[in-house]
Amino acid sequence: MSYDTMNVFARILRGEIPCEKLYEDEFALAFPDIRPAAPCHVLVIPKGAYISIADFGAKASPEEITGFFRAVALVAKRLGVEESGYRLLANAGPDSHQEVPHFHVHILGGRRLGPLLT
Ligand code: DGP
Repeated sequence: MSYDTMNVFARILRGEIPCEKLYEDEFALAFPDIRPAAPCHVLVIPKGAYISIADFGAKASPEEITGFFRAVALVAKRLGVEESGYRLLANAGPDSHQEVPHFHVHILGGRRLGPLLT
């Protein structure tokens, strides 16, 4: 499967679709999920074109990987959920219902979450 350059997050990165930028650096962009599943529901996406965590892990440079996950932790801290706690979620492939084929991490928090998402 090749990367679909017309996926919605690629279009957000190109500025073709608006988003509320909560954080941006050379490695990552963070914005609220359009369908929030928790009081705090933010997506963090890498700047590079990666379909999934497998693609990201296989193709991204160590600098990109480190920079991305540093950004995820920093965003969570800035959202104010570090103390109360939060969940990171990354869907990969059809069984997970990954909707957007650009690797992304959901930050979910702001309420007591259930033990597992189903
Ligand atoms: P996933 O199932 O992990 O691929 O989740 C994709 C998420 O992306 C889903 O929760 C809804 C969100 N989403 C889809 N389109 C847009 C959009 O145009 N803007 C924003 N902010 N979020 C979107």
